[in-house]
Amino acid sequence: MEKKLCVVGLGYIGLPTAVMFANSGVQVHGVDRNERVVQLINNKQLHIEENGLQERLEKAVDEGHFQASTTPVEADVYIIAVPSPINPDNTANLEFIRAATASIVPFVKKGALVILESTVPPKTVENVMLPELRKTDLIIGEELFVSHSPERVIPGKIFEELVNNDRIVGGVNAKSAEMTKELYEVFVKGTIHLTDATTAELVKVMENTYRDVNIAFANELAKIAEGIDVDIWEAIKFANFHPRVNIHTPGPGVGGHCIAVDPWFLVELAPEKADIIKKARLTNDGMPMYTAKRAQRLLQEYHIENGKVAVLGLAFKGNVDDMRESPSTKVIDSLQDLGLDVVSFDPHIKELQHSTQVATLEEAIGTADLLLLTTDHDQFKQLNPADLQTKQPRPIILDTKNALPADKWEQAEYRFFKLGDGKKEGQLYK
Ligand code: SAJ
Repeated sequence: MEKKLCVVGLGYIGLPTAVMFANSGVQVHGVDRNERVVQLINNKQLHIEENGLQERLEKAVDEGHFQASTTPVEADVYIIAVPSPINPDNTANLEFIRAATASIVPFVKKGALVILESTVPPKTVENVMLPELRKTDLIIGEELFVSHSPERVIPGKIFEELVNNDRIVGGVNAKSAEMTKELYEVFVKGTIHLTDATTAELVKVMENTYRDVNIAFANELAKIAEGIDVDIWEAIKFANFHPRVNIHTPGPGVGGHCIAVDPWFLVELAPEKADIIKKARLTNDGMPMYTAKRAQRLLQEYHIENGKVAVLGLAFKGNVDDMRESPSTKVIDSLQDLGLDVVSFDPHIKELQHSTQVATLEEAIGTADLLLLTTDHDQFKQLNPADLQTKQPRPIILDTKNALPADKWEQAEYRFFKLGDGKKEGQLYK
């Protein structure tokens, strides 16, 4: 393709997307305001972890299809993939979107296409981007084309999903949507569905909100199950054998920069209507303290005073290195609020980024009375409990993700519990 593409924001979405276009033969210029990130990328080094990204970046740079800098350049197409977080009061912070749009204005020329990939509250293209883009003096929809093409990929499987997932593309007019479709068709094998920008914005936020509400339902069921001596994981498995039931899984909370954030966009948009959505968000936000209290109760049941908890996993989910909005850090805060001593370990978070973090699993486990698994990394699933050196002769373990084989840990003399089980002291898993 002859077109030149400029991708603004080289994070978890922008970088893989830029590299994917470059690997498909498009000339790509990446922009990030962080100089260190730009330098690393130009040296073919990564600042984030994603399966397949390293070799794809090397190919993109070596073939001369991709380079990065801290400022935008003139291009035919711009993709904006910057964060859209929430403020402490749960309102949307669209300053990065506005600033990224403003940054390209001096470079945008007649006929260009500007695509927003970041997840945003409905009407952001209209109310935040278009006012900036009108400063180009180009007529929107005739001389300058604008669309929303929200990413839908899941960290850990980004490259697979970039290619195979369907895409929803919403244009400010039909031509903008068509032009966007034509661009992504370079590598997307899924169907690209066209609509208007506001519908695309709402659809993306709805998808993540659906998941949040479903997880909140699972968390509520887990609490109910604990009171009636039922293993919720088994109950959900059975319920999901029904052809029209798909209950998600409970856990210590919902993390990441999407599912824990996006539902608030709908609450802000319609506070008096978004009832279930808000309740679900609050239910999931309550899970770290619920988890910490369960750990505290277990220590009390075994008469362990001033117990120390080893939190296993700091990333917001298994097999990723991303700590953004991680439930684990909130579980740690809650444990500390309850007066418990905490160490933590994560094989994917290489640099020490948390005050409780230690560098090795041995260090974390060797000093703890209770092991609290918060992230289902493969490294934890594969542990052999018989090999671990522990402080207590029969340590307690609380698995919040149903990630570990209970029988194996019980055979190794662990007191094994799961979030959402109704298990009592001395009882073994069936
Ligand atoms: N979680 C549960 N129970 C579940 C599923 C997830 O407790 O049944 C927790 C995870 O442990 C994690 C959080 O929810 O803390 C979010 O993880 P996730 O794997 O559900 O989602 P993300 O944030 O990695 O990616 C989501 C995806 N959205 C949907 O599946 C609808 C992805 O497709 C989006 O592209 C991404 O958000 C995004 O960027 O918006």
